[in-house]
Amino acid sequence: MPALTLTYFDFDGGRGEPVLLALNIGGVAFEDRRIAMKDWPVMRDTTPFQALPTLDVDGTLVTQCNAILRYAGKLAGLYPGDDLSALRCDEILDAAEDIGSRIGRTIDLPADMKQKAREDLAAGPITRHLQQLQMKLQRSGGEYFVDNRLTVADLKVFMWIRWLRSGVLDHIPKDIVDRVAPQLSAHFERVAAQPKIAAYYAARKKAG
Ligand SMILES: N[C@@H](CCC(=O)N[C@@H](CS)C(=O)NCC(=O)O)C(=O)O
Repeated sequence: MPALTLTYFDFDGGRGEPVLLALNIGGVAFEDRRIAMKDWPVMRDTTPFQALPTLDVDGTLVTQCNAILRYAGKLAGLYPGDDLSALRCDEILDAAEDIGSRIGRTIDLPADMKQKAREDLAAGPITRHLQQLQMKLQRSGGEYFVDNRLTVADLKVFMWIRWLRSGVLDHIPKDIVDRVAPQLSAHFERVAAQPKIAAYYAARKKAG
């Protein structure tokens, strides 16, 4: 097994989180390196694309959350071996990433622009994305996105749904998922109930 160091911020959620979950579920040994936001401005320029997560694999530093997640998924047994299933998994990873990127672009907007941008997103693209993801879930049997088992696609969607439901996003109603895509809320609960995921968050909570 390669020596792995995953570097990400010290908050829960975000693009590093599905990777952390995958490695934990798979029992893959890795160094979990967390960066405090106060240290980020100094660190930013030391990263290849001025962003996290990064993964060091035996001395090779790689970036891009979905690429890292696929790799972690392979190590953890959470990425399909079959080409078509892998394609379907990749589709979900990128579709879920689109939701996060759209919201991410509003974070630094001035207050009035942020409100308008987020209300527009909630009424349009986010609703549509959630409905389309729900349809994908239905078509794959309703429980998991690919192959009727947990894959990194489920972890990726789980992470963004957790964010949307958390209530931390001003001007995006925290019940939007329950209202427009209730099967994604059920999927969220299903994934959250996985023993290793529940244990991961319990340990994070205990650590404060
Ligand atoms: N395309 C990159 C985007 C990474 C990204 O935007 N990461 C955010 C955290 S989730 C970040 O590092 N933000 C800090 C900044 O932009 O200064 C990926 O897929 O990993």
